[in-house]
Amino acid sequence: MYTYTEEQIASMKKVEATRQERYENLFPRMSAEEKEAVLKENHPDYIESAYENLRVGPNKGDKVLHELAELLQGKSRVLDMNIDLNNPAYDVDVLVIGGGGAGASAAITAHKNGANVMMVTKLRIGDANTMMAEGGIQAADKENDSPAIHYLDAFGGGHFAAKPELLKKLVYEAPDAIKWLSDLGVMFDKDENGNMITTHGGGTSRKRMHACKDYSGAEIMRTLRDEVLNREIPIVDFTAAIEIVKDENGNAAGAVLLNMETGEVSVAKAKTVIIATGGAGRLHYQGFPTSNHYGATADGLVLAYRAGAKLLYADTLQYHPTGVAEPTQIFGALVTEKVRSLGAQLVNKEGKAFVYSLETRDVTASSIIRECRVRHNSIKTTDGEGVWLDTPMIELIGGPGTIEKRIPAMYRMFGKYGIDIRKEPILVYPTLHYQNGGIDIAANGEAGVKNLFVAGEAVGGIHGRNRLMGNSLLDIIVFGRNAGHFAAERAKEVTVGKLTLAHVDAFEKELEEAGIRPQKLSPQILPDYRRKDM
Ligand code: MEZ
Repeated sequence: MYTYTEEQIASMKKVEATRQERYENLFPRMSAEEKEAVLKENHPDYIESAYENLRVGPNKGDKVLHELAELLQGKSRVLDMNIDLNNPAYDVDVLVIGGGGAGASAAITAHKNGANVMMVTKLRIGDANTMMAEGGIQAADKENDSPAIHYLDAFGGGHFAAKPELLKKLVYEAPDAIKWLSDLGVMFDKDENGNMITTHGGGTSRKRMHACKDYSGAEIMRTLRDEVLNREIPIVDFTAAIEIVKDENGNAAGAVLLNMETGEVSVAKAKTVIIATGGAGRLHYQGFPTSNHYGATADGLVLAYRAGAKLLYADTLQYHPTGVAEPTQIFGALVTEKVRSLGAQLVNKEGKAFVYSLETRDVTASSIIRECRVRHNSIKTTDGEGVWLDTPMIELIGGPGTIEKRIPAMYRMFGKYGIDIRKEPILVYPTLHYQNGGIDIAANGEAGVKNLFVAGEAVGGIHGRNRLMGNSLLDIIVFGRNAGHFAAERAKEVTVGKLTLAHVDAFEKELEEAGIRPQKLSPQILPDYRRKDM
């Protein structure tokens, strides 16, 4: 049970006192100039001291966060190993690395295309950020909407930086992605006439968020996992890919695998490889808590980088505006944007709204940081500070029962600590949520290295420099299927040459020449929560 402090109780009373007035007079949207200013002055992406320039590899000279630089320029785990590349334990057409929504979509599609496909995952299938996504998936499939309008929303929200060919694919294939998921068995929310219920997300000009209450990702992952299992696609679990293997022609041709339970190392040979390893929240960039799954440690970026693939926008991260700030047991966990879609407002310690609730995520997060750090209008919490998210407004707008019906997971998550979100507002602060950047791909999903494909959060450039809510669950499906299709097609024409890890030795030489003596092994595989003072 959580017991509020006296300061928190006093502030909560102010929130209650201003609720009706705030309900009647919504906080106005920001102008473009105001958005620009709040971002530059408050968004963590603008903190120069958090960054350094890479000294080796395809992005030499580009800035990335220190935590990522340490891994990209880290020590390969295979250097001290005796690896027999001539006797691979597995020999497949398509090797999928990663067990989340993108990996599963890729595997299903490659399998449907007739490929002999295998999934390898360092945890279990479904242990991924897909499972953690709550609020929904975007698709312009209603009469007042179109993929072109979806494109404009996402392009603007991403600061006009998205790669047009990728974003176009995302929005135009979105309606079919929803149909595909529905046909596989995803139970989307529907009204009494069987029509999909859709809502707004931050930065959307149409209601196009399809949801399964507030466990949309879990429902999508449940369905994809069932389909992988039904198809009897082999899954090698608790096994991390620790290096991409190439062939003598420089093409991707498999991976070195590390069994996490036994420590045994093996080789998977493949005609094509799909990296679908997800995000990086567990690196806790700039000390932020995270909404991400335990395995989100940027492994795919490291594997691809050492294999010679370029990264795009690796310097930009998404801090979801509403992570849990209190109670401490769930610090950093996701409070879905759907809570604001349904009407909850962001309110400071004086009970005043300070930002339009559905600005794009980077703007909203920056406004919360400003309210706390610059304007000193925050409420003290066990782990730092936060602002109120006035959840009782949802029932004021939607009527009694809306919270239990539309966001039951939120209701239960706080209920465990004695907090009734129908009656009391909750304390929130931005949490590290999404890697906007990642591996640069072409429209067929291929990274700069031949026969190496990438899908899901490990990709950079689909969303530009900020992503809208619900476009990630969408991209794992669209680009997962895309990579699965093209990897399976390519596999039909590939003959793999002699396997080699010469690129790893060459990268090591580059590090040496740059005077870098890496201490840290990479990929990281799991987060490190050991106490640093011991
Ligand atoms: O797209 C997301 O990140 C998402 C759906 C998150 C959420 O707030 O629920």
